[in-house]
Amino acid sequence: MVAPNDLSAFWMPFTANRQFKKNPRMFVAADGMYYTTADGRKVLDGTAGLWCCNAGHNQPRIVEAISKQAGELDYAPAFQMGHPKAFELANRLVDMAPDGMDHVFYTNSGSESVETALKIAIAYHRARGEGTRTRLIGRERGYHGVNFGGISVGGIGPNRKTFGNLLAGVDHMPHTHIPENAFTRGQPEHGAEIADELEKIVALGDASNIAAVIIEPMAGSTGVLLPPKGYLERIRAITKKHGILLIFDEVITGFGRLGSSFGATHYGVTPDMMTTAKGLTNGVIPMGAVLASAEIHDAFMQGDEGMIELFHGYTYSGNPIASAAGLATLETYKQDGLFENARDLASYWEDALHGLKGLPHVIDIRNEGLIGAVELAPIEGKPTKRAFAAFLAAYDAGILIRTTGDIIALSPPLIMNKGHIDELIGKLAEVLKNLD
Ligand code: PXG
Repeated sequence: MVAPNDLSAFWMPFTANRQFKKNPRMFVAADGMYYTTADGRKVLDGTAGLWCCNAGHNQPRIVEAISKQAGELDYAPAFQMGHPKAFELANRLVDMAPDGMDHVFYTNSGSESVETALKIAIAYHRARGEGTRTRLIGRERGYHGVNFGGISVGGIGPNRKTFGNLLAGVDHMPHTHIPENAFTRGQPEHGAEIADELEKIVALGDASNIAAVIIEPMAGSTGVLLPPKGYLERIRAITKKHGILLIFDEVITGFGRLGSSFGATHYGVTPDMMTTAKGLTNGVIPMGAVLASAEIHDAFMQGDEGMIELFHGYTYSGNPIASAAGLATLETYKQDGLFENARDLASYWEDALHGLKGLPHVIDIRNEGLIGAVELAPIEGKPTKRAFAAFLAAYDAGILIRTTGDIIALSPPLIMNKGHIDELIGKLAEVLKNLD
């Protein structure tokens, strides 16, 4: 019999399990901008959980909506049956998405949204009689979740080191993170021409073989890598010219993170599909969604009306409690003006972050909307160790930050105010001053 408080059974995701279990960090409650630890300390949430709790914690509208829904309709079959809230949420999503994003396919996570979008892209070309278009193009340092399609189009070395060759028929564009742009405030000036590498990939692989390009409008997970000015526009023009679908992975950039509904609306570039999750339900209940253009959707709506048009779906696609959480979350964003708050705070946030310039080991600072990154010089021969030490010291100091490689990433809830920014950045400055 394992004791209930034994930590060994739970194999934790993306965690140094042995290290954690020797010295666990446990949250037991959360409200607004703060977590409470098992030893009763308050920790300011500098990361909105994992980039998902955009409306802060314990949001009353969301709490009420999911409690009510659980007692009313807990589950409804997702295939060949419906329930009203899934339709209502799809309509709300289409309303807030850029023009042209007209249909919604539900998933349970960002990873599933990515697999879904890649499958739709391939099936779309087949439905139109262009079945040779099967190749997928991603980007170095892209993160598209952890399933096989996503790690194949993603550009993260350890996935290949750990899992081997992955999907065949995938190419990668270069990332956009170049030294000339260090310490840029907001969108960098240099690097739009990196998009032209896509032309080279198309020239070699031939457009008739290529289904889709997938990129994050702003790459979050691998360290906040911003699109240079003009880059996304060029990628859009090249994909359009060659009949290649463009998928924006908006799992992080969706739902106000950049001060606008989506990265697409923030940057003014509309893709053919968008993958979302995280902020869709404020992270409270797992849910993801793929938004697709009418052109894509309509290509499937042909032939015998009694036939299933897309051979894809999940047991929990459009789950009632997740749908209720999504509706309450979108209502909260709107009623409480949270995207506007993110936009209004962005310049104060930028100034506070860039105030860290000159502190020990800081080699770059980047920001956009309510996202920030502070890149540290690695300890020689021990990459990731310095940033992880900062993470531990920050937790002790009462702030939650994220680290990826030697980059500190910040993405606080959009309910934050200037006082929270001062607390977060002030404490982070102290941590950095005392870092080896
Ligand atoms: N696409 C993007 C762009 C993401 O950022 C996923 C897909 C996968 O989502 P799921 O829901 O399957 O995890 C993500 C997830 C971090 C961090 O600290 C980032 C993510 C997840 C966990 C931690 O950077 N991004």
